Amino acid sequence: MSNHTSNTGTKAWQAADARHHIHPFTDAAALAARGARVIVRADGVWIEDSEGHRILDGMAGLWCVNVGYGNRELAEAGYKALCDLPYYNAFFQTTHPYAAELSAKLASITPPGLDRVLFANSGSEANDTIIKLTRYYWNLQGRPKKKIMIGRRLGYHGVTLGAASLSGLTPMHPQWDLPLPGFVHVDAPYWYGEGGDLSPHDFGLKAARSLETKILELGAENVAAFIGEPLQGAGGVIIPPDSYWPEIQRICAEHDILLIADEVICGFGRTGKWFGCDTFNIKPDFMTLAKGLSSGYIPISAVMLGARVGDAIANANEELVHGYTYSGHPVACAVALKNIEILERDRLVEKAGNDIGPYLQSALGGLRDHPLVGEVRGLGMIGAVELVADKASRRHFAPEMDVGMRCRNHCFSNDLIMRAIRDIMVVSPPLTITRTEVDELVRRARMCLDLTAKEISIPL
Ligand code: PXG
Repeated sequence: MSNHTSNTGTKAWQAADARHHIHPFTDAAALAARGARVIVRADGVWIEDSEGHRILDGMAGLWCVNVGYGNRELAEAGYKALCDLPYYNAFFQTTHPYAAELSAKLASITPPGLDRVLFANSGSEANDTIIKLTRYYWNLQGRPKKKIMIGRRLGYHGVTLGAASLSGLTPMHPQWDLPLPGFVHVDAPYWYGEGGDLSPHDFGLKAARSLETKILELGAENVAAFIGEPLQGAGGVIIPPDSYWPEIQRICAEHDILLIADEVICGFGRTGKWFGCDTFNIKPDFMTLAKGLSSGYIPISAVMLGARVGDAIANANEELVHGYTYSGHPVACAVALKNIEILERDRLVEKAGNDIGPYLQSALGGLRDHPLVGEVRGLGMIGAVELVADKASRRHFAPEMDVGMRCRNHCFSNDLIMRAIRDIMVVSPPLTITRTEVDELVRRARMCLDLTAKEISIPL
């Protein structure tokens, strides 16, 4: 990496990459033909490529760089831990200050009752761990038949065999013969796309009751747990109507089903409170944490356990036969601790709730008058702009028109990162973004919407 901005470097990196690097969620041949964009550095909300373009990263990487790029305090916390204790584990009756302190910190900032934590390295691993802990819990209760896991359509929980089975985004399954047996899916509370003539309130109840219908069909004695993201991120920023979570909570309690809140995107301020469970008043048995736990600076994830499952496992009087080489890695824990300290000290979560978050929402709201825009929705520091062919009937464009992808390509060419999920344009910027940068993000977004409209011959 001697010269980050030379064209020779770019071509050589692209060639090496095309020859040897298999990319996630990417058509390899199509990428090799075009050549990957080479990102060489980042600062604040800006990433920079090897040709010197400064790009406004409206997605905080993959919804994860909550404190923004280039934070020296996080780098120094990692460096200090690398010098003092680059590795040790917690397998053999040992611990270290970083894991002990992070465990206590997480217990104190997560909702009451979530007092125990188990570490892993990614959201997928954490959700896989939860599947195992759920099985173990019901075995400990002497109810080994209670094993079916229920997720939702358009849910995203990761890519390991178990986490992909929990996920309800159908393209994630056929290549791998998934979902595994014992994983089923119910409706998503996607009012704008699927609510028809129902009010959001009634549709929220209907979507929640699809869980109850499924439980009754399978027999509650066979159902172990329900998993949901407080708001669905990768499925298209689906914000549930207010009626949804209370009804889910009732159904889980009534049928004795464990409730898992996957906070991988929602956690650490994204929705304007510390956790999506705080925003929607969810009382889960498990919580999945990743991404914003370290602002993406280093891989680390965590499973929070509520009292019911935590006590059962802590009092099982036998070895828990589970754990990763890097569970609670000292360097990752050190970075996560510093990251939480920064979120608290700089009041980034409060600002996401009552300052820059509302500013972002109102700036995005200005796009509602655009001819392509059917709905603008969001919460805290997450927002979505859903593109439609007809505003009144909420009719989408034909999928083969690839309108979202066209818009995403215009963003890419105009130095803005916005994610396209079907025809939903998504932003989830660092919590540290300034008002001026929000204005610039929305200005570029409107320009790219204009270019998209022009390309598909919609008059402006
Ligand atoms: N749960 C949720 C809610 C997620 O959003 C995971 C689990 C899995 O985490 P790991 O660390 O194993 O990736 C995620 C990850 C996208 C995108 O393009 C979203 C995710 C990951 C990659 C891409 O929207 N979410």
